[in-house]
Amino acid sequence: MSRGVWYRYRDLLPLTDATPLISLGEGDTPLVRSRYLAVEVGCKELYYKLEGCNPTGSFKDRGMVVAVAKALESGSTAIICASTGNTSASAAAYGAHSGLRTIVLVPRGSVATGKLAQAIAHGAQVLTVDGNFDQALELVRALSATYPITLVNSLNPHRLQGQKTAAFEIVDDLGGAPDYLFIPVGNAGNITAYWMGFCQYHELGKSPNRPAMMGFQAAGAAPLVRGAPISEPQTIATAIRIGKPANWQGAVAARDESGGAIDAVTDEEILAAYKLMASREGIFCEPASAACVAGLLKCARGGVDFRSKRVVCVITGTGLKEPELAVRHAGVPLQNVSRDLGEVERALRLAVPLFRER
Ligand code: AN7
Repeated sequence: MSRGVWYRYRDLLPLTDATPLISLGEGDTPLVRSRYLAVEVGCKELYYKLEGCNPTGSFKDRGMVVAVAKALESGSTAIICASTGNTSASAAAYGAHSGLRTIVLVPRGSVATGKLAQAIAHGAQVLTVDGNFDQALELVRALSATYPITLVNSLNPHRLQGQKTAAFEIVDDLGGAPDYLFIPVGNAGNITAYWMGFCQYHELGKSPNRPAMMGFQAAGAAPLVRGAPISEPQTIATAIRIGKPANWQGAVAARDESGGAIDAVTDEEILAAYKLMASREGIFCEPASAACVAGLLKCARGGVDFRSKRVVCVITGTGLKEPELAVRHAGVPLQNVSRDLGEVERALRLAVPLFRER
């Protein structure tokens, strides 16, 4: 039976005897070694933490399971969130699993179809808002302050508690923290949670070191890089199309305390990394996740020497939520053929064999 994030790290999570240990099998995700980009970047060891392998296809499940369990423990009967898509998919799944009324507000027109489909399939009440994520978040904050509905955005501290377990897993897998952690940044909950996890493990003596935290935002939605909120964020990576991150302070602290950086990558760089990950590494991630890979490539181009370094990129979500994007950017049209073997051979440009085996 799957026991999820509770099992390995129960002593480090906000558990009481009354916390229901619900699980959809979140956590315990693969740490996969790079075969292609490690060589390109000239990096001693490069790994991908595949958070798209979580039950709803993103890292959000690690935090959602804790937030929903605590909501149940407190007697709550409803949860609410604003979302660029993955949080709503996760909230809807755990809400359905727990018999909670689930309400999600998403920015109209900029959420991947697969994420919306998940929220709808799990029976959440979905409202598309004429506005962006930041405005939707304002609305759900107001609603949760007025009505007995638990807010499950990363403003809910239990979310970060659950998400920090990914840092524990990385340290447990590698026997220490990497030199660098590359991570995409939107609302900045995840970078805050990872830093919390690495620090906690370090203090407990479970990790000799802590990584430099390397956060990456999309250039059109990079308030942390600019140092001020952005009212009209724009990027192809809709998951991180956020102009006023709720965990701003946490991200800045992670960057400064770790000696890391928060930088921006363009949509072109994000798409290039998205394609490289799929075509060269065999990892189909979403554009937001590719932002941190684009960041690694940018650092390498900029002269950062990774030759003796161990690097982890957090691949936050699966590309399967937005298949039309992959098809649109594939560059190779689908080729239709009849059932004629010769035509198939010609279509594949196979060399004509001299002898055919019988
Ligand atoms: C794939 O679902 O904000 O910096 O509402 O879906 O912790 O916000 C998603 C964010 C990175 C950024 N990668 O993480 C939402 C939402 C993926 C994401 C991020 C998100 P945070």
